[in-house]
Amino acid sequence: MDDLSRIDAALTRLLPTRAAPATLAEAMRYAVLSGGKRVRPRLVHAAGAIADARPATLDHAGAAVEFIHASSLVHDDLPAMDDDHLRRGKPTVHARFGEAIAILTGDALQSAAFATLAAAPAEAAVVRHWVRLLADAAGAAGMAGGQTLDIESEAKPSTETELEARHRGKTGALIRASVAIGATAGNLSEAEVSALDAYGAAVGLGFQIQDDVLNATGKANLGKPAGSDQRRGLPTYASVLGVAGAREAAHRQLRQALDALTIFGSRADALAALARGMIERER
Ligand code: GRG
Repeated sequence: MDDLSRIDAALTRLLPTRAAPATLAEAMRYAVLSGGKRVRPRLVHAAGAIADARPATLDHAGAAVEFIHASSLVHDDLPAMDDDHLRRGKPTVHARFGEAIAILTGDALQSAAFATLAAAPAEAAVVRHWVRLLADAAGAAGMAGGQTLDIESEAKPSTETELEARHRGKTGALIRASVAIGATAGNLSEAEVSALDAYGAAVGLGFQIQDDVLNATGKANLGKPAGSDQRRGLPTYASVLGVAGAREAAHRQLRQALDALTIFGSRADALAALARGMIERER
């Protein structure tokens, strides 16, 4: 089984819908299983492979980060946030199931993430470390904080430093945590874990910068409306540095990510390919 089929099988198996009311279960499945590039669980698996971690352990860890990601997309699309009606080429969860069910779907997926970590076949101390990493990445200092800065920055001028802080919180933190979770799933030295952390931080920021570029350049295959940042008056790397400057900034992060992998030699080929795919992507 390739990584992607393995990840999708784990998401299907581990999504806790059995005891949920039928509508909520259907909305949770819709939010998680309707496509998506799965970059975060792929990072968990690729970092975990370097650490020689058990694939079954990585299935749980990868599913947990993807549940948080799916939860954030559902909430991000809500009328109170971006008010988007299209995601992955399909109606958003609130467009299809209504706003109340969408809020509850996001809530249930967040809980599912931590329940999945708690059930991971790993040592208690490792699971405890992951809970902390994931909670920090999703919470006030990570995604929820970054999204707050995002909302507050609408229609205001922004410096590159402010943009970087927003992007590292809103998007970078969960990507960085995905790598850190994989890195600590097996046996790596402190220096190796720290090199992977530098990789995760760079690739996380680079990924959101490229997202800004794609939103600004309006490629038709995004599966969501392009140009929405400009309509909201949201300062982005593309609006502050120009598209060419933003592409350059994304490539700087790619180079930093690749540099951080040099100590692993060819063992890090999969992570290097993922970094290129994430930062050079066109959708
Ligand atoms: C639910 C923990 C939690 C927080 C809520 C709404 C919110 C606070 C944060 C929004 C964070 C967000 C959606 C950031 C954008 C990140 C981003 C670039 C998403 C697109 O990721 P892809 O391209 O999507 O990996 P696919 O569809 O491929 O999975």
